[in-house]
Amino acid sequence: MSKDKHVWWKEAVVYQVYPQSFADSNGDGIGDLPGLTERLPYLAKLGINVIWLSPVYASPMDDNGYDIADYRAIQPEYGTLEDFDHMLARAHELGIRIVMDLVANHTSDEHGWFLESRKGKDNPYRDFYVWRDGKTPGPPEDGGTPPNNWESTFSGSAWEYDAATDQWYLHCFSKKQPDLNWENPRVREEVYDLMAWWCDRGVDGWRMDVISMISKDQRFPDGKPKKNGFGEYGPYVMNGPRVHEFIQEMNERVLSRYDIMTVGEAQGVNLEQAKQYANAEGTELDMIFQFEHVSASKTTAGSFTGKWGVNKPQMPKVRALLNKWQLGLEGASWNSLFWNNHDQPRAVSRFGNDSPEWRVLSAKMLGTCLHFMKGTPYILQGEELGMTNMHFTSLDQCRDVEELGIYQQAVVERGVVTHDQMLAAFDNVARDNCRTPMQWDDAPNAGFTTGKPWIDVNPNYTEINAASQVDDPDSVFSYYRELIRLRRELPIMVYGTYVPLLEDSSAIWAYRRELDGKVITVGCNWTDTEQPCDLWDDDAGEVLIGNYATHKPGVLQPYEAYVTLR
Ligand code: TEU
Ligand code: CA
Repeated sequence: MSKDKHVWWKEAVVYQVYPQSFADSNGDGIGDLPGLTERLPYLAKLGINVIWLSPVYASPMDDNGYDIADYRAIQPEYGTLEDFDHMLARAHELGIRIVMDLVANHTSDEHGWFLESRKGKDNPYRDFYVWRDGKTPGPPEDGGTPPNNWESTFSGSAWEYDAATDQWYLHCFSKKQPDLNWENPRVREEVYDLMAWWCDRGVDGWRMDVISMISKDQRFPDGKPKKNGFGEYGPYVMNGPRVHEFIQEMNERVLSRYDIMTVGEAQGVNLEQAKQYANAEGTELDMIFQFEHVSASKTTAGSFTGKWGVNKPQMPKVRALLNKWQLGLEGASWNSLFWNNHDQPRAVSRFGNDSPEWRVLSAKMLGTCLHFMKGTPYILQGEELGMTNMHFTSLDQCRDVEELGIYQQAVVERGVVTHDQMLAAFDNVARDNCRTPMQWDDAPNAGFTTGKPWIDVNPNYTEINAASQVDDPDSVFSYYRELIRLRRELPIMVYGTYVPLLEDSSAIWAYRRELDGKVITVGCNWTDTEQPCDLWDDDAGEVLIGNYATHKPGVLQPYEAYVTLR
């Protein structure tokens, strides 16, 4: 018997909807809630249990809704609260739960709290945000300098000068995303209130944006200098001194009162910290997203660093990282499983092979490799179709505040990267890769909109779309549907222990799952060549799933995934 307590969110498969790009019901080119409601039967057919809905709150959309101006209102382009309630009710009828995105490390600079806060030092909302004097007083154009050297995630200083009070406010992301001051108990009360408001409305949980960043080192020291003259904020912001205290308080005040699931986005978290965030006693969160395996291909080579220097990820490195998390959290905590999300390139392009010859096989192989691991799997909209990266050819196609920021800094201002080099980096890791519209059918604009989409549709929609896949038994969609069905049927897929195999192989990722004397054996060939494989030489057992019609004894064919149960 496994030690894990049985709960619904461990048995669930989560599907991420990025509302702006999912389904447009009124032809304005922007996805919306009525569009999502219409498409719920598609998700029911796929068989997922939970939708993680990226932010739908009122927002100026500087960071596509991760900049909230009103936590209790729906972005007008997305619809109304009534549309939301209707979507929620319909989802519940279909057995689908809705998890909302809690973005509470920061708000929009257009949120009422911030509009008040910036009015003056004695405003009652002043301490809702992080205001500090500059190192040198005065505006930057007169030589004023920010409180420290931190660089924002989206390039440039993490501090913005405000002339009204000759002070600077902190923004770890864009300057339209001022960081809330969690040291202030009134801020925390406001956050708990809005969470309870949504839970009382019937939502089923929270994905918590950068929750590992809410507690800052109050000394605000300079960070380790980077090549571009700015400093790293990481050690003073991630997993800060009071983060667990704040989350425990939130758990006591809100989370523990509802039957909900919670997943914290936890940048820079290690195994020991993760065990605390997602402890089995349930005093904090249910699980976290760690990012090591999607950061494995970062390189410091080349003329600029950080996420923009990238190599193709090497399977053994990715495997070693996930094996570490699988073994490390066993019995102590719970894993979330993902290859991509709205901030990451498409799985099949990054980890698989998106050429016409191998796209379908490698997409199925990646799905297999992930869904049989221990944890709750997350599917990014379109992943179940094997949607690919965009392969941008011009800056005009880019919408993301992060892309525009790094382009401005690295190409325009500093001249350390050429336009072509930057676009090549975008090709690999730009967030817009996974934000292109959902490919529903082969009608113009992939059936996403009858108008002009807010971001270009990937031209491969005529080949890759839902309509051509839902009833095709050999499609990526049908394969994902089967992976999800198997999880419903097999407790071992959820609760079995994970045992790594063939750890010396540079081509095959293999493992076992074990529960109550049963064994699942999984083998995935991550290469485009046939590989010898003796995993099934003895008692193979029953075939659970595979992406080839015929499995050849003694080998795994290119990108083959093969799974047995005995
Ligand atoms: O992302 C937080 C985050 O640190 C990264 O995933 C980040 O987007 C990426 O590293 C940039 O290279 C969350 C949201 O998922 C993201 O969409 C938001 O932009 C960000 O927070 C700010 O709210
Ligand atoms: Ca619309």
